[in-house]
Amino acid sequence: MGVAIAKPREPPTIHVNNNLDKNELSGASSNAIQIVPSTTKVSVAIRDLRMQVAISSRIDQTLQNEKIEDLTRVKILLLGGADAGKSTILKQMRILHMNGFDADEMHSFQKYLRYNLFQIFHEVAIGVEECVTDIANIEKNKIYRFSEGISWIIGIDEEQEIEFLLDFIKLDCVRSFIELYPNYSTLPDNASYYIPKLPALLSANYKPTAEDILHLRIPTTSVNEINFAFSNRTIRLIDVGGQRTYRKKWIHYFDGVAAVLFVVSMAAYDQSLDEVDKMLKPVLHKDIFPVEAVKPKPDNRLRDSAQLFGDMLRSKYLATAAFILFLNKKDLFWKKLPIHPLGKYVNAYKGTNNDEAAEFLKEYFLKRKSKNDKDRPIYSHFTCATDTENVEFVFKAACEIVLQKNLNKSGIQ
Ligand SMILES: Nc1nc2c(ncn2[C@@H]2O[C@H](COP(=O)(O)OP(=O)(O)OP(=O)(O)O)[C@@H](O)[C@H]2O)c(=O)[nH]1
Ligand SMILES: [Mg+2]
Repeated sequence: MGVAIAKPREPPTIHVNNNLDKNELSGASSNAIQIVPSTTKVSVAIRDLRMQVAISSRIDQTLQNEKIEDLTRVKILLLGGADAGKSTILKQMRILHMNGFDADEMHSFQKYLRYNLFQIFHEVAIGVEECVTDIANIEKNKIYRFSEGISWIIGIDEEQEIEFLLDFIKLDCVRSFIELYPNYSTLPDNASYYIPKLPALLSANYKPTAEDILHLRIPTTSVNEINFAFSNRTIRLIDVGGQRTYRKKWIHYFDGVAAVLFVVSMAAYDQSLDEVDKMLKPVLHKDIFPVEAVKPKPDNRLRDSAQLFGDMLRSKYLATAAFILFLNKKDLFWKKLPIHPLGKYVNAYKGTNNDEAAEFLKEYFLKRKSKNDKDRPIYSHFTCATDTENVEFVFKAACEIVLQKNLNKSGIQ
């Protein structure tokens, strides 16, 4: 951990009279004085014992402060597969505890918003080609332009971007597709939020709301960390990238973890991993994943996530961490179930209603505990990460458990 040490002051520069005898100067008690012959300026490095003592005590104080801060700081890791909702929870903490986002961030969110819309329309265009049989000739080219990829948007200006987006949403085949297949499994999860708001989102001077920002999809490629005050403590919340390629970085954050918030997308039961993910070789870091986990990874997102959950539970580095399972995207899960029955994707499911389906998913994860771990408590919540009130409530409940566990560990009851 880096220690912030105040930079010692520059040694004072003094001017001496050129006529002074060199030996007179060198004898000057504890001050070492260098004479620069060609100038009248002499640089003096004072190796004052008092100064050394002051610096040393300042370092001690800094270390002491950090120690005290570490005792009150609680490290929480957000783990889980890609697209589960980890960064959305981090954003919620910024809204709830850190005054939200600054002007620069808001500006970049606007750009991401348009990019997200293009990503949604790319998937809509593919869906149209797969499902709509009678696309009018005049619309075919426009669909093809979006379905083949969206790299062509690089270099076009903002006005053109808006024009393309508004033009696309007016196509008859697009409108019928959205009406008939609002939950098409390859559509990004934020499609149902953004599509109905599209004209407003693209209008001049539109300022994204907190909710718009919470629905943005910006995959995490590095690590986000925030520190905020919570219940007389400082929470250090760390959010990592969930795609397979980024999981090998997780281990760097496993030291001293008080709790893992493992986030799962309940809506992922009918989704397969991204193409880009599928092409990557499974990450088989032996320190994170026990040797027996070296087996082909599943393509279904829910199965991948459950396997990952089991791997994390078995990680020796997280053996003392509290585990809290956030079964997230409950809103999308309820919407999807009637259209895509869970039993079609998970053979073992025989239930008949939403509650049974949710409980089944919870058990599906909890049974990943190994036999040695059977007494280890795992707390779970059904969550909707885009709902600020819901996150505030479950995060508080989760933290109460973690903080209590921490107090018990340190002997304070
Ligand atoms: N409707 C709905 N959307 C959600 C919910 N949670 C997250 N999302 C959306 O799901 C998408 C992915 O969320 P992220 O928070 O970026 O997911 P992540 O786990 O950080 O993903 P990686 O960074 O790739 O690991 C975003 O568009 C979010 O707005 C939820 O509970 N309900
Ligand atoms: Mg993320």
